[in-house]
Amino acid sequence: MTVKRSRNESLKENSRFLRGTIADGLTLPATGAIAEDDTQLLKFHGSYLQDNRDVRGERTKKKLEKAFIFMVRLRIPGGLVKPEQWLALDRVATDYANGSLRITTRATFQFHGIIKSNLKRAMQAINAVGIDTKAACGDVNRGVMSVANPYLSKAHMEAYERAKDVSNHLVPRSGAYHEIWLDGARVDADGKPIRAEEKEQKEEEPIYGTFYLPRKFKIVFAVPPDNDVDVFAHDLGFIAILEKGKIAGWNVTVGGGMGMTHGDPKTFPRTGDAMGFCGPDQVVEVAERVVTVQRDWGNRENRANARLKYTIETHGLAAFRAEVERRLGYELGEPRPYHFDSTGDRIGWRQGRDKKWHLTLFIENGRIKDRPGHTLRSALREIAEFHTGAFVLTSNQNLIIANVSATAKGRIDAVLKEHGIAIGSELSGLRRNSMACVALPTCGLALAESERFLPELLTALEESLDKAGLKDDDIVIRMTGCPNGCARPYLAEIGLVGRNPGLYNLYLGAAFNGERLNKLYAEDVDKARIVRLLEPIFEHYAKEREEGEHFGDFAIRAGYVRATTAGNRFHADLASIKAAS
Ligand code: SRM
Ligand code: SF4
Repeated sequence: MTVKRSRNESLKENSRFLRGTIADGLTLPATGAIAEDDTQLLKFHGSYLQDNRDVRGERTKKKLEKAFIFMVRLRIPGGLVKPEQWLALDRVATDYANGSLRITTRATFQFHGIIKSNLKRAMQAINAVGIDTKAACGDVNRGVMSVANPYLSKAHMEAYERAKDVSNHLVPRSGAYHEIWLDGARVDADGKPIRAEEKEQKEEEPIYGTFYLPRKFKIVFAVPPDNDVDVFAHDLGFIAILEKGKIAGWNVTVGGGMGMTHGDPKTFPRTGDAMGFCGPDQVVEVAERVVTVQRDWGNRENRANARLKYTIETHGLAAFRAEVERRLGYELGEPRPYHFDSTGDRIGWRQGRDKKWHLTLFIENGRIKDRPGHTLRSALREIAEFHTGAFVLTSNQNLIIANVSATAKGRIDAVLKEHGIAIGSELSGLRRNSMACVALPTCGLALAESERFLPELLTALEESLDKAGLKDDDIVIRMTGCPNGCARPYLAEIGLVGRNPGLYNLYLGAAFNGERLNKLYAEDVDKARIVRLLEPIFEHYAKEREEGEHFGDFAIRAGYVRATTAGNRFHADLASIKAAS
């Protein structure tokens, strides 16, 4: 029987370990784009070909080609950036991109708006400060995230270190990145020169093979009680089990993921399952074995069903675990108890055990740029010039200025004030807990606005919250411009997912600590209707909530939606909800 494979599979196989004809395409001046097959391979190098959708219609009318631009995503395990790296990346934003840096929902940076003739120079400038873009996108293990602030305790630092180990272990071995972007030399995975004729037979991908993975793969490390990385949204998660402040080992979760397609119930978001427990030294091998089972068992025919969550649904958790254990040569322990409180970041100054200060700064939808009266990018550049600690990007699109002395603390406050930047602790609880994906104008898949729309929607909702006396209450709201789920909207107490320009599906009822998905409450609602639907629920919540009850839990108890008990039950109430809205 011949096995049907998706087109991407043969592309990867024939790519000569991710080279394709990218290098040639970069030198062709005739168009701002590159060959279609190369656009798929380019993702493995951390870049996407996009076009400015704001001018697409106008250019089509004028029979001009699209305004092609490239997005570049960096590989920054654990999100930690040194001040000198910050300054260099800030320069990349000016010299080659659209003047902004974008913190992503996976705690790294993206640059937007890079034209083809600048792409290689941008890659080189990034690499010059020890950061690469390998495997930031593509069918591989992506950027590995860990706890928001590694400096909070030894356990947090250990989580960060393991995230780095796993990222480095699973990064593709192909020398294509060095060859295409750095100096054109034929080099091995460590950047050492090799002769062209030696290359093909010397090169191999011991973990991925020539087909790489069936689909993207995401790994994360969390330290309870903070689920500030949304561990259950990931293909593979490690939850620290603490004993007397030390990490005794890790619960291993598998099969989380957000993406779905509107109207296709075979696709659904899913929270990860606890598969077992591993010791502190077993993390890297457990990660590798989980990845290789997904490599071999994942669906290579239909990319819409190729993520690990579907592999687990198809084969069952027990069979998946048994295969991981067989490859490990030992059994995993049973998952141990833990408790998560919340998914958000604690905005504001916080002092660590070592008396150093850490500032978590709210960054609206992760976008770092200057605008009149709010010169955020300039402020952070100025801080990077004297800051001796680190910057940490968080998975909630915020920024931690970490390891600050008491004297530098005052200086940082002064710089922020001078540039019109509020820390964010004074914002409404809804805004502090908000995230939006990029969407328009760069995302080719966006069906509606997100990053550019959420701030104004929040302003409208804040009026309703104010009336209900809820302005300071923490309520998690997330928006995406399409159902792919890049801002993890299905894990938000209020989730908004783009359907059409100006129209969103409204989801309610996720758990505040990220352990339960929400459910569809209303379809195709515009801004006015979103406010009209939520206002009475806010009022009801304010009057009838129980002590400490979160908005998402209340939405279920009060009967607005039924609880999602498992990923594949996410769509279960669709018919009744349609009738209601
Ligand atoms: Fe995403 C595709 C942006 C986090 C699920 N995502 C895209 C693309 C590359 C669009 C494309 O394929 O053409 C978007 C580029 C937009 C742009 O102009 O920059 C894009 N995703 C983002 C970012 C930048 C959103 C943000 O506002 O921060 C996040 C970058 C993360 C990173 O640094 O690596 C981002 N994407 C996520 C997450 C959240 C997470 O991982 O925690 C998810 C849901 C979790 C998951 O993977 O299940 C996510 N992105 C997707 C999907 C759906 C995948 C699926 O299994 O169905 C797509 C589409 C696809 O892969 O086909 C997608
Ligand atoms: Fe684009 Fe959709 Fe992801 Fe938003 S959720 S960035 S619109 S792919």
